[in-house]
Amino acid sequence: MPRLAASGLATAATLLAGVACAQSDSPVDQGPPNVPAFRPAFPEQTRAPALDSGIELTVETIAAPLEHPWGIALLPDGGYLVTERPGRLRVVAADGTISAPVAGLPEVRAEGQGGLLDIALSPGFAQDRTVYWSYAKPLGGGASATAAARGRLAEDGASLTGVEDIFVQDPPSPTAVHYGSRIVPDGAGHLLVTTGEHFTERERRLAQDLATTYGKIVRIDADGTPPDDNPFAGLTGALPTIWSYGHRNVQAAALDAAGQLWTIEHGPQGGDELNRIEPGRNYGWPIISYGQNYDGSPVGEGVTARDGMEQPRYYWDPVIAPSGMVFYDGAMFPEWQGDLLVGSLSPGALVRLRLDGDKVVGEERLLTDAGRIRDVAVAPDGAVLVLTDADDGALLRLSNDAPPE
Ligand SMILES: [Ca+2]
Repeated sequence: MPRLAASGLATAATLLAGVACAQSDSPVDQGPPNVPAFRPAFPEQTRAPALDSGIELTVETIAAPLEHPWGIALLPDGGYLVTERPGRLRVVAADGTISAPVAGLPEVRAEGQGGLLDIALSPGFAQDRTVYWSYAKPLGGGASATAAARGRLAEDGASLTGVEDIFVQDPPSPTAVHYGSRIVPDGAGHLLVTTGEHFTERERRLAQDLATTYGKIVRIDADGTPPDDNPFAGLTGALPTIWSYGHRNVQAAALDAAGQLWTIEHGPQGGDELNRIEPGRNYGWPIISYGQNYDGSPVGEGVTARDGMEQPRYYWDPVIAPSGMVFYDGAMFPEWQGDLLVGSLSPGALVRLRLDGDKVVGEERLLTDAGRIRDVAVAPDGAVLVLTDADDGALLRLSNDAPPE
């Protein structure tokens, strides 16, 4: 894509391309970084040039109110499964009708950032009616941990049966924050589950400990069994479910068109990260970070890079508080093909990242007036679906339809 300021020729090309592809060399207006001393490891690792689709999105409410909706899955009949963090799963019909809570869910710890979190359909859902979800599992004495479970959704959508846990993070945590968690079927029979490290100085260190699933991405079979080809399978002192480690609080995960897993994790004050996940790799938390602690003190030794630790493909400072993402593959917005759409809780937006291979080459902030965006999906017609995180949250549809009269 041409740059406005690159040369006279590029300027002419940009004019020919029209406003739909406008781009400048300046990043999105986002205020100063919290840690101005940090420098990106490579160009455009942060503050990529701002993009402007020139699209006036039409925003319609499909369903509301939903109490702190967290995860969405699209049903084959045109409806949706939506989790509400306090512990309810709803079936939203194609016409927006919200069901009574689906019966049969396990108890959740709905406190802090905990509760019922993500939801995903089995790739064979049309036949097996199996759904997977992640949640904060109460484990006694006020402790809890990130868990993933599965069950069969009744044909009428009213209940789940055969409910069983397939993953429970260990050890139980007294700290009801930083659970992650997204759950992504990889299309090859496995599930990828993202977690968090429960925030405290004591617990965050466990992100580097291969004997726990704090601050990890785990990969399991549909029944919870660790696959034999996981990177630490058979290694003494390491858990065989671990796929990658050194993560903080991963609340966004998606596969690209090639089936490659990408995740986004919350940084501290500065340092939200987009990572391309390779098995067995160390993503650095809390040893390296592009952010600082909330009190302004450095994270660890205050360094952004170390040998043997992966660099984020992109980072934000100040943060966007990322939750939920999808690679756009719909027909409605052809110019967004392959772009990453990310929910921002704060300042609140739908963030579009243009990628070129494994590099981010542009960023746009859309839907900046709808509050906290918790999850993102693409509808069969190419419209974008988002969940807004509020006491009276909603499922919204973003389209290029003519606005309703
Ligand atoms: Ca990292």
